[in-house]
Amino acid sequence: MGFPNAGKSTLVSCLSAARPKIADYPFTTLEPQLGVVSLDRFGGDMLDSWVIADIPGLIEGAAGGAGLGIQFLRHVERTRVLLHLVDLSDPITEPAEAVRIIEGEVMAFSPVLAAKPRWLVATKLDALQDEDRRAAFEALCADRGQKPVFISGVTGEGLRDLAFAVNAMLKGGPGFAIEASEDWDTPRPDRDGTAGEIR
Ligand SMILES: Nc1nc2c(ncn2[C@@H]2O[C@H](COP(=O)(O)OP(=O)(O)O)[C@@H](O)[C@H]2O)c(=O)[nH]1
Ligand SMILES: [Mg+2]
Repeated sequence: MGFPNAGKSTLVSCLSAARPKIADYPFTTLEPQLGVVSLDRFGGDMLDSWVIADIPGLIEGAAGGAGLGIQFLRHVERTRVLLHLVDLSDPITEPAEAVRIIEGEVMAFSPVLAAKPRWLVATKLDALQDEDRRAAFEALCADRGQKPVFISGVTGEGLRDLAFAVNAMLKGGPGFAIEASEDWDTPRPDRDGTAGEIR
C-alpha cells in the first residue's frame, strides 16, 4: 500500500511474474493484482513462495471514500503483512508525512488492517535526491523497532532481502523487526515472535 505512484506495481512486477500496469500518473492500478513471489528467482528454494497483492494507491480522505484505493483495502484484510511503500524521491511529501497520512486512512478504515504487521519500505532509492529523506526514513523505522528497508525497481537493490524477509516472517520469523532487546524491562512489540508488529 502507499500513495499513488509510490512504486507498488513496480515492486510487484519486480518480485513476481505478474505484470500490473506501471505509469507515471496516479491510479494506474484500478484493481488488485496478485503475483507469486518465488524465492527461486533470487537464488532461494524453489518451494518457498508467497503471494503479493498490488492495490490501488491511497490518498488523504480515502477512508471517507476519496480515490479508489479504499474499496480494495477490504480485499487485503486476509494478508499477513502490509508493505507500506514510501517514495523517497518525492520532493514534496516528507516520509513522516506520507506515512502519517496513509496510516491515518488505514486506521480510520479498518481496525483489522490497522492491527496487522506493517513494514515501511522506502522505494526509488536510485532517484533519491535529498539525503535528509533517507535519514528521516531511518528515524521513522527506528521509532517502530523496524530495520529500514530500501529498494529500487531500477537497480534491483533491496528486492532480494525483501523477498526473503517476507518469506521468513510468514514462516514465523522476525522479518524486519529489530531483535528483541536484552533489556527485559523494555517491552518490545516483537517479543512473541509475530514481529514486524508495529505499535
Ligand atoms: N527511478 C525509479 N522510478 C520508479 C521506481 N519504482 C517505480 N518507479 C516509477 O514511478 C512511477 C509509478 O510507478 P508504479 O509502480 O506505477 O506506482 P504505483 O502507482 O504505486 O503502482 C512509474 O513511472 C515508475 O516507472 C524505482 O524504484 N525507481
Ligand atoms: Mg499501481
